[in-house]
Amino acid sequence: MIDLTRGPVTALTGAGVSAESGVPVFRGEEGLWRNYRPEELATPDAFRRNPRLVWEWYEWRRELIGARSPNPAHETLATMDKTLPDFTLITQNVDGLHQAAGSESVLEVHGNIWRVRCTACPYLSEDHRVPLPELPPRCPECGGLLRPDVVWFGESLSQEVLDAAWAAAAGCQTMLVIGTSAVVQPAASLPMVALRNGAQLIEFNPAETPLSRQADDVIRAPAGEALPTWWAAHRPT
Ligand code: BJW
Ligand code: ZN
Repeated sequence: MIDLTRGPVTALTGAGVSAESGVPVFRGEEGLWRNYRPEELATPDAFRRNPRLVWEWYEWRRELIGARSPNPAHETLATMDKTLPDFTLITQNVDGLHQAAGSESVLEVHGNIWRVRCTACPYLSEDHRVPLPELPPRCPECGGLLRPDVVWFGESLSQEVLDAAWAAAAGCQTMLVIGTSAVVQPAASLPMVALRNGAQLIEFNPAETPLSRQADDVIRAPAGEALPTWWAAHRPT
């Protein structure tokens, strides 16, 4: 029996949580971002080879995401954040839709598409402009090339954010894993860390993932439908 007041609750989300907002996922049949796979464009090599192409991809995504709103799954997670005494939200998403729904202190392990940073100096800034005035954009401080403040393949995640995510996974009693294919490391290890430390794992995903067999419960339905229903049945009264 799940009692969400008995101990810390941690949620890990992936692209599937934003799918019902109209943001495409990365992998699978529906998972092509304008005919590119993340492995082709979300890499430092791709950016070195052709920064303009990579920026065009991000510009296209920024435009798409900027026109989208949070769905009931984001809203339910924001309610959990406000209701549960010890709740941590970890997301692999860069779209900012959890914050738009009202979640505070989200651990964004892969960064945020609405921030840019300089490849030549410490400049880091929020930038919500769509379209950007020039592609690729240039640093206002030093004229260097700006890049999206996201984590590409082969790059390290922020140690501070990863440490906080690891601690939330290791210390939780219940972990909800929502809308991730659970194949990209090190984020995909977080549910295993939770399991090893005795947490119960609940997966929300219409498709099977490498985690499914180890989950205590698997809810095979779109998160925007399944999560509000699940929360209505389990929220503290
Ligand atoms: C729904 C739904 C609905 C649909 N409701 N659900 C070999 C073995 C092991 C590891 C490696 C290896 N070779 C290289 C690595 C390391 C690599 C890695 O893990 N690669 C694997 C792919 C093999 N990882 C890294 O490089 C990471 N860094 C690192 O490890 O540093 C140390 C190191 C350095 C040097 C060398 C080696 C190690 C960095 C990873 C960065 C990932 N970045 C991206 C792009 C971010 C920026 C951007 O968005 O542009 O992050 S890639 C992309 O994948 C993005 C996502 O956050 C991430 C995860 O994807 P996610 O969220 O799971 O989405 P999908 O599409 O995969 O799944 C969606 C799911 O939703 C599906 O299951 C659907 O069924 C479901 N769904 N509708 C609920 N309505
Ligand atoms: Zn600069």
